[in-house]
Amino acid sequence: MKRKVLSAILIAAMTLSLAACGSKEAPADTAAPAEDAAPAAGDEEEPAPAGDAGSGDLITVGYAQVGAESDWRTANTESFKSTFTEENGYKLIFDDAQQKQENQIKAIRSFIQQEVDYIVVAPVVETGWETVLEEAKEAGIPVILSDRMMDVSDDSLFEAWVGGNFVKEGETCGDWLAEYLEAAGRGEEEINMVTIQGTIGASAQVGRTEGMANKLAEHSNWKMLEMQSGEFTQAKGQEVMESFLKSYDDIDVVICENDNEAFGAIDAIKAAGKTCGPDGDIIVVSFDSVKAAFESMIAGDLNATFECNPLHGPRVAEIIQKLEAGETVDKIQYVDEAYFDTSMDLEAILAERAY
Ligand code: GYE
Repeated sequence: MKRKVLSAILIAAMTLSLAACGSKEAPADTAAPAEDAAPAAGDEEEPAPAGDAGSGDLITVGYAQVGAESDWRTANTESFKSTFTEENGYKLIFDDAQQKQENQIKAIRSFIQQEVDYIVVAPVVETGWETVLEEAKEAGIPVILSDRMMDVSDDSLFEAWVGGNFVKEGETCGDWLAEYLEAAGRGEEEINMVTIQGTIGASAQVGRTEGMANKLAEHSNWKMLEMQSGEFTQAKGQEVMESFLKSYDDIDVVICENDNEAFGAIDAIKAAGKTCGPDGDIIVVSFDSVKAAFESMIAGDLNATFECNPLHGPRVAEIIQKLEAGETVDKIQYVDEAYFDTSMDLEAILAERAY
């Protein structure tokens, strides 16, 4: 691909389009609180056209996606597909790795072979990426990480990362639980917990488990009975909860590392003849805050959900536009996130949700 020539044309095109559009949106790390930021990032902001779609000079972006394991993931895929359109000046090559790192590595190699302009990766797990990123670097193709992080010794192997602060999400969950139990007069009670973890080794799992562990250390009356992976899916979440319920008859709290696992866990709790939610036997909390989680809270099944914003398409497009213009980009860009529980006006919030 004639990258140099293309870049020159694009810089010229972008200068014009940026001048016409005025200043761009704030970077992700300065975004407004999540309730406002989510629709603004995904729905209302029109990314400036990057390439000259009319003449066929599109920026080719290969996106190595994790899979289709959750509602969050579906929203994330949709965000990329609706952002990286020909109309906006891009050609998107989308690959679904079905939650397997080996498939993502194959996809990245195929993007290199196809001489794409940018490679975007939402890595399934954090480790094991050095070799393939070296290959991308040798081919001169910039790599942008989105959603989950990679653990690499040389951070020049990627240009930037944008995603949620998973440790903070876990800590927010622990703080919420402490306040909730206190308000229920259970602050000093022995509390038995189980965790349905995400895909082991994925940053969303690593961070949320770590954040919650930090809070466990602050409460000597909290006991983590067991942690097992539900692989971020509803089916596996249900299976893991069934086995927890067989092993322990005194579970007070279930922490699900995503909403879909919670939907499975709730089915398992009900099938075992127990109840959950604010008026039930077992407190259920989860992460992501997808629309179905609001429905579950409104139905009285789920207690709280800690937000993780999936609408990274426009954020990655902004990074690409800056790189095309020769500007520097912030290496690490956290998105602001909120939480939601049954004390809130959930119907009103749900009506405004973008995912
Ligand atoms: O929580 C989960 C998805 O990496 C933040 O991946 C993402 C997680 C999200 O499968 O639903």
